[in-house]
Amino acid sequence: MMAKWALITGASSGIGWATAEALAAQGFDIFVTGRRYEKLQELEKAIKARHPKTQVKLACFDVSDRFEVSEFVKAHKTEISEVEILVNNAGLARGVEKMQDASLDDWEVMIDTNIKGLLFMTRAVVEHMVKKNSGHIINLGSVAGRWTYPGGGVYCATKFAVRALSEGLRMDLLGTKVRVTNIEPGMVNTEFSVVRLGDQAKADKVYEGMTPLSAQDIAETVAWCAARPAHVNIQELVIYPTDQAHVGQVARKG
Ligand code: NDP
Ligand code: 8X3
Repeated sequence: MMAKWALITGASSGIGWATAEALAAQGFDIFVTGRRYEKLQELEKAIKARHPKTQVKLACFDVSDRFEVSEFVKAHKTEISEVEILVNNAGLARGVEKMQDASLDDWEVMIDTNIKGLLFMTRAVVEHMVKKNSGHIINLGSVAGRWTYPGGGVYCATKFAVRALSEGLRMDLLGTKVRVTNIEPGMVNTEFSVVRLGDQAKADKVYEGMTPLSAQDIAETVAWCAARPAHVNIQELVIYPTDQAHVGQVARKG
């Protein structure tokens, strides 16, 4: 019997990790990627402990590197052709400086990872989904893909791009049974703010006095979208914590 793979990028942490666990619970075989192999091994152990029969595969590569993505695809031709769900989750923000002060390196990393990485992965998988006339591509956009905020211009631009690419792909796939979903969370407490700000104390301040979303909250949403009947396509979904009403509008205690 053909395996039913869920391929999740950026699963070594946060939303990707939780999504791998949620989709394993839903009966998918799990292919997880990231750049930190030891974290992926920990995730594999956690999934295997709960779901011993689930196949778990790991691959360590940089989604923003076209050559590394193409080597990954060549090495795993069978699994790539059998992917039922691709979760384009690998992504990041770097810095909160105003555009006049920001680092070109930070811009390049965000654009290469959040836009080009997502495109490289999508292109590799989607042609097989079209051939078998089934599949689901779930992108991690953001509320930052709908509204901008000071110091977030380039990160927001990458997530606006994710929104445009999700819509464009959906249009191109119309007439096939391949679904596309763009999940757009507000504040989720993961490694995201540590990566963005470069230190745990600064990251903790982001969530001070409010209750952010957890990675599990988003993973459950991804799993719910995936579990809708084949004729239902959840196209876009904005999820804020109750304590956040808009990108810059947060209710804090104390
Ligand atoms: P984390 O920092 O916890 O996880 C990010 C994941 O992406 C890690 O597993 C990291 O793995 C992987 N990753 C980053 N760059 C690359 C790369 N070049 N190649 C391969 N993997 C990479 O953050 P989140 O879980 O919060 O973020 C997941 C997604 O959700 C991102 O796209 C983010 O923009 C989006 N999002 C997050 C929100 C939040 O508030 N946290 C809100 C809205 C959207 P490794 O370091 O091992 O490579
Ligand atoms: C992450 C959410 O509001 O920090 O995409 O940009 S935000």
